[in-house]
Amino acid sequence: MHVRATARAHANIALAKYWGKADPEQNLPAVPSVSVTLDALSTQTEVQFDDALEADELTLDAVRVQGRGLKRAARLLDEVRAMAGSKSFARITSHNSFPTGSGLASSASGFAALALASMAAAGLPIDRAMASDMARRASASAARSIFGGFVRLEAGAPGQRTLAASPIAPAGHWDIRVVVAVTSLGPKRVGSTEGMRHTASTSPYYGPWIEMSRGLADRVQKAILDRNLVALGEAAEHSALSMHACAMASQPPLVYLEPATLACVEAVRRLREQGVQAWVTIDAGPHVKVLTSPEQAARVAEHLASVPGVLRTIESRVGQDASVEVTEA
Ligand code: 2P0
Repeated sequence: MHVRATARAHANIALAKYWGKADPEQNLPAVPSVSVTLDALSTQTEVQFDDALEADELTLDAVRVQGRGLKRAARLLDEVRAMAGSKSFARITSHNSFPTGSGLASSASGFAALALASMAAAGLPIDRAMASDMARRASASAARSIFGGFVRLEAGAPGQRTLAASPIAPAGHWDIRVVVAVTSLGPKRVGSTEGMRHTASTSPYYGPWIEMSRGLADRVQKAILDRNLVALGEAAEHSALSMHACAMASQPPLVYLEPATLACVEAVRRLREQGVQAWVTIDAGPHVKVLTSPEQAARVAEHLASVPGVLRTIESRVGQDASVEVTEA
């Protein structure tokens, strides 16, 4: 009988953004990225291999997943099977603590949890670098969710075989807060993989974006190591808005920002004018994540909740490493 493994991984928010691939086939990023792991947003995933199954089965938030979602998970399991020398299919049950596919980084925590749980269920030793590399092949941002605290994923080179994220500093290094303003519950309009492909092939700003990305990642990393919230906030905002400017200059344009997104950007700017330390970052979706201090997080959350179009706010601390437990089935 096969064992059952249950993994929990947290979402992460890139403070220096990943946008663009050096090698789409190997899913290697074209730019370095730096993230903070979020305690409040997580995915729990249970994996059990079963010789009686004729295909992998995936249930996400109590709904059976078929098609592309299942295929992406099965591809990760194929790699785990190849590594473990196994042919059994698996039953995967997963739960997100936040809306799936809405730009709240569900693929990051989802594939990180799936990589850890499937490796453990297949009896492979739990090596975090290996799990991060495995997760990266499914979704590059997932490589970062294997680790807690502050994490960096380097750019890859075409044809490179492995690439794992590595921790910059653990969660205890610096108590900062991220307030998420949820502006929509539906799935995002253009997925990240497709959005990056479109940007790379049509945006005149893709080249300059690639050129500036290393400097941005280094600036973000230094601000984290120095525990300098002003420097971090300014660099993170610059990275996010540069990424969106690059995407928006694509043809046809790729616009993830919605009226509520921009209303939040303006609200945060006004808060700063009143002396509040708060900066925005925005991923490939309409939600806004605001970087702030523990002392100011409640005020930021209250202010964002009053912005038209904001459905709810989630306040998060810095999250810990992903974890996995194995039980006899
Ligand atoms: C990031 N994003 O660094 C950036 C910022 C979205 C905007 O990583 O194609 O789902 O699966 O490797 O990891 C989202 O992209 O993309 C992402 P794939 P992924 O967090």
